[in-house]
Amino acid sequence: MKLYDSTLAPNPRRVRIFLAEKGITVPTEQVDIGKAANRQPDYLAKNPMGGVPILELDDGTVIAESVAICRYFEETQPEPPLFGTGAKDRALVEMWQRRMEFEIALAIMQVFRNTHAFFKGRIPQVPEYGEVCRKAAGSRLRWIDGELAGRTFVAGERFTIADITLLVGIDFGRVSDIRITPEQKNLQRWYEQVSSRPSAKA
Ligand SMILES: N[C@@H](CCC(=O)N[C@@H](CS)C(=O)NCC(=O)O)C(=O)O
Repeated sequence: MKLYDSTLAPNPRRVRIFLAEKGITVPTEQVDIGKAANRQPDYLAKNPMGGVPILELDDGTVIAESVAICRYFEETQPEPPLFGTGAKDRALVEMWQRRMEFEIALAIMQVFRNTHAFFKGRIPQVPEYGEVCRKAAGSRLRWIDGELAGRTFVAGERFTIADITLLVGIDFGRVSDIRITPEQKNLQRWYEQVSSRPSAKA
């Protein structure tokens, strides 16, 4: 088994944090996305979408998509559960995971993709769209700040993959000057709590 990783990028960090929470170690290979190694034929043969991370199993199966990789490890090592337990809890964790990914982390990543020099010449950039996403990210951080007034973690009283996705999204926002604002006290409290977990160093 091998995890194709990049310490420069947010999605691979989601998997590293997930593995750290589970106490799982996996052989890894760094993919130099700065030099577009993930866009070369040998990598594209494994993942035609070109994204990192990917997990290659011993039988040659390649699993792409951070959440799919995390689900694989949730199944192979259920403890501690990071996708919830029981029908209702699992559905709620899925709901919050998807919201953190599609409503917040993706908005933050789109600001980077559409406005940062890293992607200049790599992908068609639309800076105006990046600014629309910046506004959306700001308003969604206000929204999640309100949600966190009533509970410890994003999906309830237990740390889950939804917290990992939000943490990684917020940390990545710094590159684009997207930050928790001083009045977002619930979000700040949550951020300090999840950032102090040993897994957050991954
Ligand atoms: N939906 C995929 C996204 C994968 C992705 O876009 N990864 C980024 C790093 S966070 C990447 O490979 N960027 C370099 C590139 O697109 O060339 C996932 O969740 O793993």
